[in-house]
Order: sequence, then C-alpha cells, then structure tokens
Amino acid sequence: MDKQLKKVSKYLSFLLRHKPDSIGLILDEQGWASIAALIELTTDVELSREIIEVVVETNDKQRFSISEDGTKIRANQGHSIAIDLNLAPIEPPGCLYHGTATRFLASIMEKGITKQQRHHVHLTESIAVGKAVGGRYGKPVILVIDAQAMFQDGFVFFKTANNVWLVEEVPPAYIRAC
Ligand code: HQG
Repeated sequence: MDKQLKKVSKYLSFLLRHKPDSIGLILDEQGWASIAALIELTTDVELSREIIEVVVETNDKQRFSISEDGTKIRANQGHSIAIDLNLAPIEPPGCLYHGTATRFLASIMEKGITKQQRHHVHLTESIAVGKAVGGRYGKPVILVIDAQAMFQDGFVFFKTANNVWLVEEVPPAYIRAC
C-alpha cells in the first residue's frame, strides 16, 4: 500500500471506528457515514471519492465497505463506539485461531480471551493472520479455539465482511488443540 493510501486508511479507521465526532461526522446505528459528508468535513487529509474507492478496494485487510447504492461507507469491524453491525449469527468452523503475545498467555489461560477495548474477541480461520495479529504486541503465539464446542454450548458467533470472526469471549476451557 502506498504511503498516501495508508494515511487515508488510518484516518478512516480513526473516524469510522472511534471518533466520528472529531470532525462532526454522523454515523447511523449500523456505522454508515455519508461519503459526501465525510469529504466535505475533512480538512487535514487529502480526500476525494476516487481516493476513498481505491482505499476500500486495495486495503490489505478489507477494513471498509461502501454501501450498495454507493453513497455510504463504514468500517467492517474494530469499533470502539457503540454501533450495531447488524451481522447475522453464523455457525463457526470446527476450529478458529486467536493470535496473541506470549506475555498475555498466563492471564488468558486464567481468565479466558476477553474483548478488552473492542466490542468482541476477534478470531481468524488463518494461522498466518493470527501470527501477524499476535506479533503486534510481542512474541506471537497461536491459540486454537474449539469453536464448534463453544457453538454447541450456545456461544453466538458472527463473521464480518472481511472474514474476521467475532464472539463475546472465549473461556479457558475452549482454548486448546482440536
Ligand atoms: C489480549 C487488528 C491478557 C488479546 C488485528 C490481544 C485484528 C488478553 C489484546 C484486530 C486477555 C487485545 C483485533 C486476557 C485478550 N489477559 N490479555 N484475559 N484477553 N487479551 O488489538 O485480537 O488493524 O484489542 O490476545 O489485525 O489483537 O484494527 O485485539 O493481544 O484483526 O483492522 O489483549 O485488530 O485489526 O488487543 O486484534 P486488540 P486483537 P485492525
């Protein structure tokens, strides 16, 4: 991703996940913002409809979606503000992975994986993605989650438009090889 696109991606993540009010942008209950308003209200970053479209299409993690009618944009996940992505509950595969840092292991094995500042715990189907995610915080380690057992026990799973699996928490009993 080139430097300018990365800058726009970070700016959009900040606005659409955390601080829309920093420029007076309004999100609806599902997290959508008007693209016209976003461009109009933005002063610090060079932004146009074309740049937004390129960022949405080329983003390495497909972090954003444009609405079907082309007028709105939202972040696919990662919000700290209260929005409802309106995702339908879905049955997970047998196993999912969570990448974390070795320094968090003792606490996780005691308390489970908890959502911290986010709305959900984030899980992935890809060991490679898990490793990269865990590596953001230190030496990465992959935890194998018995997602099917969780599902059978009534935990509700969601999958975002960019293939991130979401669940409220993962108690220690489900963290193991499967
Ligand atoms: C850890 C990025 C101690 C948890 C990534 C993680 C991902 C605990 C950290 C997405 C714990 C929270 C999410 C416990 C959980 N004790 N540590 N009981 N329970 N943790 O960033 O999953 O670039 O909130 O293991 O690519 O790392 O934003 O979550 O290490 O998809 O699009 O606490 O964020 O995507 O960190 O990352 P985070 P995450 P974006």
